[in-house]
Amino acid sequence: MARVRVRPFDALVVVDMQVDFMPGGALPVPGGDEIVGRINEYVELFSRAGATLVFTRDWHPPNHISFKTRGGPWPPHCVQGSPGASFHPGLRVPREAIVISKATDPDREAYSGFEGTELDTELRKRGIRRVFVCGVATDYCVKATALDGVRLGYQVFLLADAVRGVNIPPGSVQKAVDEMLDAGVVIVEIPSILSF
Ligand code: VGL
Ligand code: ZN
Repeated sequence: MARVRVRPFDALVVVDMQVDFMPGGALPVPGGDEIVGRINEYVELFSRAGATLVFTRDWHPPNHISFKTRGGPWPPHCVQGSPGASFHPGLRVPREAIVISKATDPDREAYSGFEGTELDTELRKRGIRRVFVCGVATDYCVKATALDGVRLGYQVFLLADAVRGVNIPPGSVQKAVDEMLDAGVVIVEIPSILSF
C-alpha cells in the first residue's frame, strides 16, 4: 500500500461543500453529505500536520451564464450570499483556512478553484508543492481544480474517499477519474495518508 505523509508544505483543497450541492439542494450531488465526516477528518489531519487548508466555494451572481435561465446547463445554484451558497453546516472550517470564491463573473463559467482566483498566488506564497483535493463534484469542479493544479506544477492527489460526482451525463465520473489519472494525479485514501 502507498504511504503518504502530510507535511507543512502541503495543502488540503476542499471543493464546493455547499448546501446547494447537497441532497435537497438546488444542484444536488448524490451522497454529497456522506463525505462531510471524512472531510472533517482530513481537515483535522492536515491541520495537525501544519499544512494549509483551503475551502473553495461556487459563488455565482444571480444572472450567471451557467444557469438555465441564461441557456446554461444548470439550475440556479450557489448564488452569492444565499443560504444555498453557505458551507454544509457540519463542515469544519477552521478560522485560519483560506476561502476561495470562484465563478463570480456573470459571463464566464469557471469550474476550477484556480481559475480567476488568488489560489495559485496564495499557495505559492506559502511554498506549497502538493495539493490534496476532495469535495464535489468529481466530474466538474474537483476535476478542473485537480487538472489545473497539475498544469500549474503542483503534485496533485485526489482523496478518493472524500469526493462525490453528479455523473451528468452518465459516465462522466469514470471519465473524469481517467482524465485525472492520465494527467498524473495520484489517487489515495485514508489508509495511505499519514500525519506522523
Ligand atoms: C459545480 C456544476 C456547476 C461543481 C459547480 O462544484 O462541481 N458543478 N457549478
Ligand atoms: Zn456553479
